[in-house]
Amino acid sequence: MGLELFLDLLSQPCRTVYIFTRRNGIPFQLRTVELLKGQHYTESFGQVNPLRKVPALKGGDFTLAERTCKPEPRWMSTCPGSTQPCRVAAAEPCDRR
Ligand SMILES: N[C@@H](CCC(=O)N[C@@H](CS)C(=O)NCC(=O)O)C(=O)O
Repeated sequence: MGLELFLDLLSQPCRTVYIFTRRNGIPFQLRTVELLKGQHYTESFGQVNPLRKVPALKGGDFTLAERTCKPEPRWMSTCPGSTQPCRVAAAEPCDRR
């Protein structure tokens, strides 16, 4: 079970994650999500990040993406298939959803 990174290297935040992982020798599978082709709206990517933003990562059943809710940027983890609002998703562990 390896780490999968969902990135579009046209995106600056994605390039930051890509450079960080490469620079630190963290092994990962690159899963390119082409925003210009609307690939972030696919059902399969929605399972990774219901907010349909990149960057996102997946390791087994665990997924992680940056939530975009106010007031401050924070990371959110989600369970596969979760459609909960990000505020709830960020506050509750997977087994409560
Ligand atoms: N909140 C993230 C960026 C997340 C984000 O907005 N990603 C953009 C690409 S840079 C995205 O996925 N956009 C697709 C969309 O909004 O439809 C950050 O600032 O690092």
